Amino acid sequence: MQNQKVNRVRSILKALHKSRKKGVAWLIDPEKCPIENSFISQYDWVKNSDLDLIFIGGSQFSDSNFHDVVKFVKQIAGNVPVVIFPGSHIQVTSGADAILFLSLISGRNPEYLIGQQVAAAPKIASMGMEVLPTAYLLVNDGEITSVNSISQTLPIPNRNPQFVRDTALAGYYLGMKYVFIDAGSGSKSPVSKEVIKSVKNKIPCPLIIGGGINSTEKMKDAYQAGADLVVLGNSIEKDPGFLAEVLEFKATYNLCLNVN
Ligand code: 1GP
Repeated sequence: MQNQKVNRVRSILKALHKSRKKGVAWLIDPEKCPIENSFISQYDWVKNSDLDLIFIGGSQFSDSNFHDVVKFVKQIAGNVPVVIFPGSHIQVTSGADAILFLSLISGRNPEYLIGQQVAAAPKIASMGMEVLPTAYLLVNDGEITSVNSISQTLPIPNRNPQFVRDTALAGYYLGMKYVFIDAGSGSKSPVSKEVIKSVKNKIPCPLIIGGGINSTEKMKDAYQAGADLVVLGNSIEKDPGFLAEVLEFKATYNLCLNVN
């Protein structure tokens, strides 16, 4: 096994969690990114921005252009770490800085609890990238998003924050270092403030929230409830100028934290 790369992403998440400052991850879905004529090219300003992380992933099985997209994004990312957010073990590829090693603990499908992970582990070991052990939970108002269909699992309802909290706590006791609660790509019902609060109050590890966050108001809700990092994908695809707006909002929010 190669030595793991410096734990840069771990440090970023730890610093956000400790300082109570807020972060942003931009999620790029390679399925929607043909390299030639890619909309990503217009983002080479992110290398000089305070974007915290870039996630690359999708819930599709295909790896058709995954490696190329990772390579391409690395070129524009500068020092912003590029993290694989895998939809399947096929998306484990060299060139990224880190990988979210997810177990879908809100579901009961063994394939996504441990099966894909067993297939991914030897590939990751040979690549030596930073590994982020992450409890991954799908939570929304009952919508079926692509990740639900592919994983054949149902989301936990937002109306059941205690069950979300207990599930996340079980992940924490199993040794997972991060909790990622996702409403699913393009979800109309983001993870509720009650859910975020109940997990935040109980589990002492960085909390990542994503799915359906398409306005700075929704970002603010997630931040105020306790998210350390929010993940945005669709809203940036739809409006390329939104990423700059999001980063400006984050900077102002963090500045106000310092003042108060
Ligand atoms: C999906 O959390 C991510 O897994 C991001 O969701 O594309 O809705 O921002 P959106």
